[in-house]
Amino acid sequence: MSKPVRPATFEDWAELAKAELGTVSPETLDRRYGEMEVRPVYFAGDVPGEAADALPGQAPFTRGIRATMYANRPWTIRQYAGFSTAEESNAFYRQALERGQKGLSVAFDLATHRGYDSDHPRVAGDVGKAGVAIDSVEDMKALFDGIPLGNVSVSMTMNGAVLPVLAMFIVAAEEQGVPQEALQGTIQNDILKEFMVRNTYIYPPEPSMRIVGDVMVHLERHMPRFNSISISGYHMHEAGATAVQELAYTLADGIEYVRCAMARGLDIDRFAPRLSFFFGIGMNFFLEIAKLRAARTLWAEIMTGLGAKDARSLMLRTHCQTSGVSLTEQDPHNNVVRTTLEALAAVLGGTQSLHTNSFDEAIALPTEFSSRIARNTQLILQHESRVTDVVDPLGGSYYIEALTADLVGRARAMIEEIEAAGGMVRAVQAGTPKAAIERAATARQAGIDKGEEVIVGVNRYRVEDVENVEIRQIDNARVRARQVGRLERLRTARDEARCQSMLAALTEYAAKDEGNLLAAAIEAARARATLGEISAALETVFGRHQADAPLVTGVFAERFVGDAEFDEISSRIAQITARRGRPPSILVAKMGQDGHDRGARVIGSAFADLGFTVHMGALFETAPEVAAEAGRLRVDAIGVSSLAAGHLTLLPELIDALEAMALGHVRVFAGGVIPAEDYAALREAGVLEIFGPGSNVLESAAAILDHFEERLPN
Ligand code: 2CP
Repeated sequence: MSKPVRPATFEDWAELAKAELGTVSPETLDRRYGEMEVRPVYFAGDVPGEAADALPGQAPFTRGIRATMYANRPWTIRQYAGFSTAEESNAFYRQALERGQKGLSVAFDLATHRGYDSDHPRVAGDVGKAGVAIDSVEDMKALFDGIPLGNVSVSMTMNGAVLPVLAMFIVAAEEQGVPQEALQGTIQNDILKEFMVRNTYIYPPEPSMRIVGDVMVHLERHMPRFNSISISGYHMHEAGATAVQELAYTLADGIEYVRCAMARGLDIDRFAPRLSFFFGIGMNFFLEIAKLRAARTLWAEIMTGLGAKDARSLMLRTHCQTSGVSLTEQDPHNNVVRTTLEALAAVLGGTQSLHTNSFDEAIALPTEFSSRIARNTQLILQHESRVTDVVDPLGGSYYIEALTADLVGRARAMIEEIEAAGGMVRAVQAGTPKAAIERAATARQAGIDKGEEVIVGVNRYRVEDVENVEIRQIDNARVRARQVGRLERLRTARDEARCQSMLAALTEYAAKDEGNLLAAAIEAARARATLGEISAALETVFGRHQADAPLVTGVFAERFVGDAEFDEISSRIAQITARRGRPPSILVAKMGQDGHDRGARVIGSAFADLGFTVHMGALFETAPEVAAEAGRLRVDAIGVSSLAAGHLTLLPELIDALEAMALGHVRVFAGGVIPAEDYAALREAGVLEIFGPGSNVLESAAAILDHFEERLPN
């Protein structure tokens, strides 16, 4: 066949494809990505007209926010890190900066996130574990000791406890001789997604939005080089959102923050250039590249609609992080490859700043070695791969342009729907985005369990006896003891009357809805009020938020209709039910301040579909509270999900509490990020089965049922 003189079309291709495929139709090669369908090939006709004249550095910035992009300055290598004490994290940061990292990004421990000092009884298992423990200005000073805060930009992932953390950072810098005007960096300050997926909120949505607004106002007035918010899709991505959902919910959150700042009387073109974004980058290579291009395109459109005039207000500047969920516990060195591909997608998508995960993160906290490889992944991309030489090198690719346009269209429609229903604050309160993300996550898990989505080393090409990798262990009791001692010294040394009067002022501002809460928190931090005290001064007025979201049901079962393994487990459950007169029941519990509940909720949903009676425990409970709940609900078993390294403290505590309450018959299972070397200790404590990341839901259910059947009367 001679080459057609007109541009090739899909129909031309379909003819050739049919000849290759024989009786199989070319449509069988179509693929579904969430709401989207992609074909196996794209043509010039699929590229929207506007792509031809798009310029990088010009609105709507589809091709990148700068004309020169990485050809002039590469993205910022900004690795998120923090663990144990401020001193240990400080040493880690200094070494990272010496070895090529460009900006800092602080991970706080969960106690800090939730507004508790390290000596609070609710946080015994959390101090210093998934981040650094910060209780006071003294800790913050130690964290940045020897790091010039006027030159190094610092990102702080903080939302619930944003007021005390930002206040302490400002005071620590001030005492280092750096005025707040000179500080550069980013505060996450994105509370809406906390209610949807991340769960490190403290107060209910309304006062939380007031805090977001106060931070934006203070930063606009006093910290012109600081990004006042990092509007985050990352956690939605990690919770299982589709690309369209991640885009739509994140940008719709952005609209709310813009409205919130405008309602405070801020001029859009003064604060908008300091809004920033944060996206997750997973393994669907081209989709992730297109997602960043689509995000920029849509944001420029949205901001124009909201009245922005300055081109800088229309620019979506973003940080990206490779996907933690895509990492596997099995055969963990494969994760280096995954992270490299994801990092490349973020770069080809035009990110401003990037975190690459360490290969051991599905197992434990990164070690020095794994952190070095993660950082070097970016250094190799910047210095060896030549991907920085050309701006938007995939611009004009038929597929990338078509995918970008498709994402723009779908996310725009979803945003319009949210806006028509009253905006994102209302949607979050109604729980609709959370439920939609959970449906997507559960469907994806079903696809993995069925083997439709292949994960190398997990559901295909498994290798047994891979040698264990070295892991970082935190001596949590030692960190806590140290923090408790420091808190005692701080409280003895400070001017108590001054401190208490600053805390009282904070409570009054909160109650009367006046003043700026960040300004008041800075005064309290100067007077050496602790993070827990500042948070409590506000909690007195605002209260603490308790989430209560129903589980999605039916999604898992729908994907397994006619599946023999699913049916066999369902029938085993039916038999147990018939013999005992009630179904096996399980309380799915999270303990401590670990709010990562995606896995727990997917398991809960799937187990309910299989026929278990499932109770989802409240988040943030102590071990005795979980035991008491198990007693009240009269469950047969507790499934504990642990993702924040508190398992060695909290699981034995739970089993002791059950014994003490005469509930020793309740079986305890565990799942989540638990290093294999901790399995023996947990088994010894009485945990019957441990399910690591990547566990197959049906296999896990079967293993749990074995334990039920063992104890059934004949
Ligand atoms: C950049 N610049 C340039 C060019 N590129 N100048 C000339 N030519 C270029 N090609 C300038 C910029 O204008 C800016 O100066 C400076 O260089 C720094 O560049 P940037 O692009 O603003 O990069 P950045 O300082 O690294 O800021 C990136 C972001 C920021 C995205 C805007 O918000 C950020 O760093 N975010 C990080 C968020 C983060 O780390 N989050 C951690 C999440 P000016 O500033 O003077 O304009 S932790 C996640 C975990 C999972 C969690 O949340 O739980």
